Amino acid sequence: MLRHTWIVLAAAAFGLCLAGCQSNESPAPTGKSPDKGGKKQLVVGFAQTGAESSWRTAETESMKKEADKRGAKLLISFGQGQQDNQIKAIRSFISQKVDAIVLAPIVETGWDTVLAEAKKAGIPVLLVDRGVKVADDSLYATLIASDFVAEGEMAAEWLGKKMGGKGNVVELKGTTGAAPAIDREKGFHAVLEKSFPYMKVIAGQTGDFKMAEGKKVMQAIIKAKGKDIQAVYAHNDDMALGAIQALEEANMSPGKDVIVVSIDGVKGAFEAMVKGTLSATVECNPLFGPITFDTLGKALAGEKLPKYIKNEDKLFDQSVAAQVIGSREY
Ligand code: GYE
Repeated sequence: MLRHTWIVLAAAAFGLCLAGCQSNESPAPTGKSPDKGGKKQLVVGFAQTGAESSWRTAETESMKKEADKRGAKLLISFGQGQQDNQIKAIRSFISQKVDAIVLAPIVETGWDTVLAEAKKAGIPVLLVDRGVKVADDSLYATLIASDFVAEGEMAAEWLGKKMGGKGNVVELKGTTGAAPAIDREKGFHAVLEKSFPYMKVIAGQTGDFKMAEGKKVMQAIIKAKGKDIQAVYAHNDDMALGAIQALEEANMSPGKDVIVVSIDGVKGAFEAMVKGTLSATVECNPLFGPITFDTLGKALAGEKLPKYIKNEDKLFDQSVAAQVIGSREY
């Protein structure tokens, strides 16, 4: 029987566990005594951004699976896109005296105070997936993440070549203030300026990494720009898939007349590339579970960690989608 060693805390009902409340004192959900065999059960607090995209869900599942595999207790709090909820969750983890905290920060700034509280409590904080801007980088043990600037550069280089260096691009941006949104925009525009001066971003707006939002924003831009659109660059696959729906409903042919490139590499993106509606995606692997728990072990053993552990990325386009889709892990 699968041991449920994770407890889901919904930010809206913060402090109430959805899957049966447990505190450190009572037996772990697995019924296993935390100190069975003298080895204390690892208790990790995970402040997740929310469940805004299929990529995010894959990340959460990876963390749960790894916690279960290692018999660790994972307290998950979903921030529902609000930094305040994540800050509250971190404070709750501190008061519960967890062994370590994992944070996927919704936005880059505003973390100094609460991370200082965790440091004062002697609880290491690991950043996964997104970085933060803090005055003192000793406030976190390390950051495990992709290089979002490089992802934006890869997308731009591929798109520039595909379009012969000219054409109008619509940009669907991620969550305002989030590291991936800031850096994917930076990388993409840097390559256009340097290598493809005849390509122009004629409209750019946030779709908050959400499919429905991506569709809504694309519908509005189609109304305003219509046939002037030759390409779409979406900061994640879910917004690209929403934009593809909007383009099809406007009788425009995504993946053919309108080239669509995005980032994440989720299953839906590969299905769309096989269908021919998505042109390319840059993989940004969300399966952080194994490396996060390995790194937590090192941090708790007092090992010196690099400040940044890079997640390697790779671009996939329609020419390879059919042959690799079967091996995709998320
Ligand atoms: O691209 C998106 C998710 O932080 C890299 O957040 C992550 C981004 C990812 O919602 O799908």
